[in-house]
Amino acid sequence: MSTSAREQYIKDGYIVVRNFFTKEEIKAIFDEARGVFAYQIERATGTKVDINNQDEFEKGMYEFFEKDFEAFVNTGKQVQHLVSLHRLGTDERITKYLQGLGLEYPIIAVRPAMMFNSPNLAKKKDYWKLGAHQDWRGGQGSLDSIVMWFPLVDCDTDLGALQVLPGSHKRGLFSGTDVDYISSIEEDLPEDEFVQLELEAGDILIFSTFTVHRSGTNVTPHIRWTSQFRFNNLTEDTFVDRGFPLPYIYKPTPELLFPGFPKQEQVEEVFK
Ligand SMILES: O=C(O)CCC(=O)C(=O)O
Repeated sequence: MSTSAREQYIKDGYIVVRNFFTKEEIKAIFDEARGVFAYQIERATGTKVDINNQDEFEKGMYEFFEKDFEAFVNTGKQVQHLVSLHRLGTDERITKYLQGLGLEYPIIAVRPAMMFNSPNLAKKKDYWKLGAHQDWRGGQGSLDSIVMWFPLVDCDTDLGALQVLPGSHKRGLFSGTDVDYISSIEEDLPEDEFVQLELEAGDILIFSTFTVHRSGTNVTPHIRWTSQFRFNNLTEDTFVDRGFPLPYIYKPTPELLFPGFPKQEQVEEVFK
């Protein structure tokens, strides 16, 4: 990493790295994620969709969302568990870059996320367009923790790429609402200082978890696909002193289980 990249990160609280990944690496994950949705679209709507036909696939996504919301949410969770996505998140290029930014001992803060933002796929606005917030409020990892945000498709202003407030990371925590899905900033922010970013598939945005950011507005009829990786630095003093807190809980949710499933014959069928 160049000294200027590090300096820019320190000054602005974010940096965009062009072509960090190859377009092919990103496309492979994007194809796989749509393929996973395509299975369930076919089951829920009865229509087999071609993932490479954008209109057909997106129509299938919107119908699936309407027809079987629970399965849609489950499928959204499954794509966050793609081995290929996790493999990318543990890539040495990432670890090295983070070390270059000063995270001496990078450690995964939370499992990778994948988002598919569209007003047609959201029951409330926050689920497709997040207001200004700081990720640190909900994560409370190391003080130098970072977010790596990257689109799976070319993401311009019209598709609602992220907007950041340069230098806001140095202000520490702004006052915000209690953490729910996120904690929204309650202070007035300088509207004209937000920077609208534009990234292509393969580019990444790295920002401090203190950097104020928000979603742009997706004014297209298309879905905005992105992923995020989050990292802490295990050697940051206050993280050590606070006993390595990890507030993300990961446990079975009884309401999401199928009571009485499976029957013994179904298990026997698997192991016959
Ligand atoms: O992608 C977005 O629009 C919001 C993402 C975000 O705010 C985050 O990852 O913290």
